[in-house]
Amino acid sequence: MDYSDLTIVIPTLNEEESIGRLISKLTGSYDGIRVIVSDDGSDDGTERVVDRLSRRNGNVKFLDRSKRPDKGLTASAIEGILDAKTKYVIVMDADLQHPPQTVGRIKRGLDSGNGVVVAVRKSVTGWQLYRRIVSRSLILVGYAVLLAGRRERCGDIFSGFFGVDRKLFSKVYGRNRNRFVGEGYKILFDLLKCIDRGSVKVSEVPYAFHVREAGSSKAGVRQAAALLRSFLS
Ligand SMILES: Nc1nc2c(ncn2[C@@H]2O[C@H](COP(=O)(O)OP(=O)(O)OP(=O)(O)O)[C@@H](O)[C@H]2O)c(=O)[nH]1
Ligand SMILES: [Mg+2]
Repeated sequence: MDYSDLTIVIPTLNEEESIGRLISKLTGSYDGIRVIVSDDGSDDGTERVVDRLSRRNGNVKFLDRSKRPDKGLTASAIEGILDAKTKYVIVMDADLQHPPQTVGRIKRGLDSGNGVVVAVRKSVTGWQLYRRIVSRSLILVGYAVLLAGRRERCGDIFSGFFGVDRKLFSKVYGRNRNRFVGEGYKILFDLLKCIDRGSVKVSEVPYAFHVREAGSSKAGVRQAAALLRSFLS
């Protein structure tokens, strides 16, 4: 199968331990696939690793956001998506919590006419009880926001792993720029809350989510505050 109509956008902040492995798996498994690493000024070896791989494969690009005033995961994902030239884009994390083998199934969902294909966490292993409780509660609030606004929804509204038709994303984002919270972690939620229920085909692909294998988590209080802003905007 040919994957030259697909770009993987990977937001990064200090992911030297996993980014190389992830890119090699993607380029080795999916012929012609493009990769954009959207980096917010990592001070480890992330840039060096990606540069080495992009010298070998012209489809791999390092997007240097170190001088941007609008830092953040969502802001980085948006810049990567808008920079892409392909028909489809998939956003995924660098830390291998999002299995590269799920990319093929997301692509098939996009090929069959879905505007958005969400990779849905079917089992989450390794999370402490408090993180499960916080996560479940926030999901309930988010779901209520989408339900009340008659917006599009899916089985994992906070997934950081999803595919989208690039032109659809550009159109929705272009009309709702200030409803996307750049500092936040929930770009999919920001997208769904801008889409009227039933106006776009959304499908799901299940996968098993594990704790990160290497590097350290960047999720924290700032991102929780950003999520509250997402609920309100
Ligand atoms: N460009 C950019 N990337 C970020 C930023 N914060 C996190 N990331 C990347 O976004 C992805 C998700 O971040 P994680 O720290 O893994 O967040 P998480 O998966 O919710 O937390 P863990 O389960 O503990 O890993 C990773 O690829 C990070 O490197 C940011 O401010 N800017
Ligand atoms: Mg992670």
